[in-house]
Amino acid sequence: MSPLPDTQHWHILGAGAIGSLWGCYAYKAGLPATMILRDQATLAAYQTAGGITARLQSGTEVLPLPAICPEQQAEPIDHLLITTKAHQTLDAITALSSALSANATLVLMQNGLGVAETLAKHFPGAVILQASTTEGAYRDKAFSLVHAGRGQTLLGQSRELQCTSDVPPKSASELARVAASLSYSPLNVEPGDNIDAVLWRKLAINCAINPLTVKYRCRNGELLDNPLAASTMQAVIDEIVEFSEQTGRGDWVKNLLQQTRQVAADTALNRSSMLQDALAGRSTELDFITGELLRRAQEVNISLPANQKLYDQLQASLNS
Ligand code: KPL
Repeated sequence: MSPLPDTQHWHILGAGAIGSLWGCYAYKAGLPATMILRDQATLAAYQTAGGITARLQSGTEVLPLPAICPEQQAEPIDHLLITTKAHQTLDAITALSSALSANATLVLMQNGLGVAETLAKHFPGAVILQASTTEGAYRDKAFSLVHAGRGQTLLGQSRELQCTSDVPPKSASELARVAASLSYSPLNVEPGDNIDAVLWRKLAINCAINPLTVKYRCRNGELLDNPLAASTMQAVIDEIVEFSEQTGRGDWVKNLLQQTRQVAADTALNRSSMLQDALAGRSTELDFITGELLRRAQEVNISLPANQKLYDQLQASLNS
């Protein structure tokens, strides 16, 4: 039997596509959710726009979701959905830290790995959960969202992180309640029993697509038609599979090459999030994708030369 959804007031940190998507459907469902915008100037621009213009499956409408900026937060935040880019998370959440309850529930829904461990150190009483979504959404301009395709969203508590934490783990029914409280129709968040596997696989796919799209300045699907890109993709994946097998994660990366190629084909016309950041001159998630993979391999004395080379090439080109 699925649990009765508890109504929780979620604050959403990160008004990019995914944060806006969750905010818009919460608003449409009449459920309490508040967007946290970067600063007063962003909030003023948002108020001038009248809210988020949302192209949803039901049509286009302007949705005036409640929004604040960190300086305005008076009430304690008990439930925070974090959809910022990985490399922006610590600064964004630090700006809020005086408003965060000591035992707040934090749900990270973003690309990359490594942020959960950092948050666990900075907020030792917080319950840290992680989610992975394949909902297709993008922003076509500021405060304007397109929900482009339906996907699946899984939420869970990392066992790897739990081993180093003093916070008692959530029971399966508590996790199901959190998932239900974030399931704003038609978004459906399911509790996943092995979120580490889901996030690892997602990291592997991002390692094999995102940096290559920056190297070749191409859309995801073009990687499949470029023999040099395709052979680097294969080398990157072979190393990740071997590393995974050597560290007990072999089952998490079954058919990884095939699945990566499928993701590149399914998102053929997309510019990866890393390419979009690189083209716009913004900092990228490289350190939380390939960088985090390399860090984890280094901890157990495994070298990943193809991933290292790609990382070094990108570091050099992004910083030049
Ligand atoms: O997650 C993605 C991203 O761009 O970050 C992929 C799966 C590569 C889709 O573009």
